[in-house]
Amino acid sequence: MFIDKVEISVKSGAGGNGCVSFRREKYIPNGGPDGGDGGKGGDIVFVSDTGLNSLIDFRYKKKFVAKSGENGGKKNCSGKDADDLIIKVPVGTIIREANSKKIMADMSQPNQKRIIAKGGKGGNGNQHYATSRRQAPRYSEQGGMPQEYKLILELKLIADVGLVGMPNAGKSTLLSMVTNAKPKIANYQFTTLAPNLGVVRSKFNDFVMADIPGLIEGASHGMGLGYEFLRHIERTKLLLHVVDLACPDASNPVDNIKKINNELFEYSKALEGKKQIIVGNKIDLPNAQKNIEELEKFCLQNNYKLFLISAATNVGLNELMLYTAKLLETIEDTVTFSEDYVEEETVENKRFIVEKICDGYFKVSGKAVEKMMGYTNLETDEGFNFFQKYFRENKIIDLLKEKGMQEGDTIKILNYEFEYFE
Ligand SMILES: Nc1nc2c(ncn2[C@@H]2O[C@H](COP(=O)(O)OP(=O)(O)OP(=O)(O)O)[C@@H](O)[C@H]2O)c(=O)[nH]1
Ligand SMILES: [Mg+2]
Repeated sequence: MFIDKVEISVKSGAGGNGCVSFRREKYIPNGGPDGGDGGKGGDIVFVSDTGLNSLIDFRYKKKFVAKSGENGGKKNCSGKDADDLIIKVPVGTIIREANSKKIMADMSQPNQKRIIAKGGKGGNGNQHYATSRRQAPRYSEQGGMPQEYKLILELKLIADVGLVGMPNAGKSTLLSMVTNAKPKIANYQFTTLAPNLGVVRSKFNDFVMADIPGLIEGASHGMGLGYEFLRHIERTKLLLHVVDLACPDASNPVDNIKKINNELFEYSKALEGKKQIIVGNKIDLPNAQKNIEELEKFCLQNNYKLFLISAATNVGLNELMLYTAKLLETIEDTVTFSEDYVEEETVENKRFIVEKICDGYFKVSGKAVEKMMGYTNLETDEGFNFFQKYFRENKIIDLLKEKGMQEGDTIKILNYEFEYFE
């Protein structure tokens, strides 16, 4: 089975907690703080590996969780950092955040490395919070939270040349004649059910060619099979548009080319700009001749290079492949996908959150504020002065004023309530 799109979940490791501890030695009654730091949680790291060519490994394993950092210990013992969890994917894999469908990473280069979920930072032990005034801090920092994502992995085959056209046009036959691929060939529509890849060897350069299931009218709205696979050809440098010259039904090659192009361009604007060579196939059949003149005219008008071939009997294939190889050298690598995922500002990563609950009542929260409250003793003058200074220096007062706070209003922080006076 060909798997090219999977949904998985990943979670990095939490940071280890900092430790609260005090030195205990014989004859030293009040030892200083000696709580060690927590270790960092493991990252979730994606690496593109040239040895892989499908996402099949993700069929059974869909959940990836990195280990947490170790907690800090007594006697200044730091917790160990957790190992990162490495996930290998084939080159050409696109990693999307599943809810927004935004692209977090485009693994189009070999051996690319991307951290997708960062491990939590290790928390500081209480030894960091000792000051001349606060010699026995009973506070240590919690380890950072892990990051968790649902991801869609999508594999875009990286072929230089894509074969497109209606079912039964002879795409697979062509691929089988010019590469060592062995696709199924038969005289009925939708013989090809999934893309096939082959390598064309030419005296200029070798290139990769992909055959996708035939397209039909309405494909861009989900008709037929080909649509699902169009994303594979988005990255190709060049399209060979194969058309049956002898169209068995009442249609003719020019109409069929137009139909396919409508579907392609409907699917993606990027395909509109992609170079196409028109390949009229089955020239060996007597019915082929009557359509050639009109097709030549159409190609001339639309600036398409035209080749007339017989894939089955190997007529014109050499010329077509040589031209293709030469043309490829003039086309730059196709665009990579732009990464557009932006990490949301969550409660976790926002330092201060200032909210107006109702008239005269405001709430301040956020990680930084809560941490400060944790190590500030508001019962003492020193502690309270520090708290006020902290609010001024971090411009929290300004933020509150922007929200409309006035003299005498109440501010709630954790379980405390304060009245504000200038
Ligand atoms: N006479 C003749 N028949 C051909 C030629 N090329 C392909 N055919 C026949 O056309 C039929 C379809 O060929 P395929 O290569 O399977 O066509 P396809 O475009 O891959 O079709 P789908 O996979 O269904 O999209 C087969 O019976 C082939 O033998 C040719 O040059 N001349
Ligand atoms: Mg086929």
